[in-house]
Amino acid sequence: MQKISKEGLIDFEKKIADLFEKGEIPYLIHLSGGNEEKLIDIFKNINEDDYIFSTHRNHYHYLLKGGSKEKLENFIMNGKSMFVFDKKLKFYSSSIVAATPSIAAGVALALKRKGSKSKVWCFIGDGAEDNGHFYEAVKYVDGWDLPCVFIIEDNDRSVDSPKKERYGNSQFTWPNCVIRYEYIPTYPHSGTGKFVEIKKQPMIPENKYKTNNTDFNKNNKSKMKFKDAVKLAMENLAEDKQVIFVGYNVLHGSAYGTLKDIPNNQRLETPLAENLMAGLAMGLSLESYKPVLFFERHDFILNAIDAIFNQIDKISDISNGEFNFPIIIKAVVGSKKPLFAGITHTQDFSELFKKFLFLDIYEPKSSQEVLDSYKNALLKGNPCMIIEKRELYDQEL
Ligand SMILES: Cc1ncc(C[n+]2csc(CCOP(=O)(O)OP(=O)(O)O)c2C)c(N)n1
Repeated sequence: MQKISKEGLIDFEKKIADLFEKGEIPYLIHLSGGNEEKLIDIFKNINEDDYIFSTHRNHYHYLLKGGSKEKLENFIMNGKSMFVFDKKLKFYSSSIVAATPSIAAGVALALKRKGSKSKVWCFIGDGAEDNGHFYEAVKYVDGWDLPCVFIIEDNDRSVDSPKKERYGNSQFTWPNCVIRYEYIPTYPHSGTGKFVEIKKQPMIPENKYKTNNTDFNKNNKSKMKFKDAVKLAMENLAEDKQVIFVGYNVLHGSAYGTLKDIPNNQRLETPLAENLMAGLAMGLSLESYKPVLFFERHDFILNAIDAIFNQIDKISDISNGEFNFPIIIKAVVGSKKPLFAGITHTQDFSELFKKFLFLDIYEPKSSQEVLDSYKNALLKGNPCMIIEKRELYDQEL
């Protein structure tokens, strides 16, 4: 791995700070500074083959992983300071606070299953430590002894607020997979704001929202119970041994019985933590698994909305195609009969998803469409969502 010194790191950030203050960078940027020595020490333990998950403040991590200054500067000048991705260097970042720990856990799970020697290093700030999504991932990594280390870069600030003003006197402690170092930042959160005018116009990408409701027709060859078609579609998928069903109730409840004949090693029963589930699926997919992420009711997807909207759906665009999560999201809309489980167990968010997601959305209405949807989804190998209506399950269609 290319080595960069403390001075090299500081000089790089100084150059960017100067350009920013002169109004040459019309984008939000976050500069590091103050944490060079601790980071250099940590990176002595990091190997080329290891993954790095970084944050909005990723410049130092990227340079220390061996990323080139020119490439990084190019990212920054083009509005990607917070969005540095490099597949070759196994480098992933996120501008969404606490979005990466669950993905890191997923990659670590894949590495362990494969018997790989590589490790995952996931950097977060003390602000992200406040977030429940971090807890889910830490508990999982700790419980399954996964090759993943979380590093809290504690500058006692979330934007401008210190820990005490956020969580009082909490002395909460983490297990051994979490390490922490403290540093005093040398730059304010988003620069000094001293610049007089912005000299360049930012490039704002076009909003690419599209309606992508794939409609299969009409040659409804195989009439059978909708539920039997779903079960058959799952078995067809599982013939591909890279396919893995991820979620809770995939093993015991077997997704309303539709997975009951799938081998256990292709069913990953997860904690009851939807964002973590989605992160695990993302991480697994980065290591060539083909996850089917199961949500037994639409209502519960809301707990994973960050993972789906900001990561699975957008990351291919944000990372210029460096990363893609070819995940099939299997999402069931709860039925109101014969038992009504209440409003928060029977909501149908299909229209919302169609409006805001880029990924393909399938809404099969017959058995044939179920079979076609899943077959097509696996062949295409892109992220997609297949919405099953539970009220159709017992109908012959
Ligand atoms: C989910 C989410 N909420 C809020 C923000 C806005 N935001 C960006 S950085 C930041 C502070 C994060 O603090 P910390 O994790 O300690 O990182 P630091 O900037 O101190 O390195 C906030 C609130 C965000 N990007 N994502």
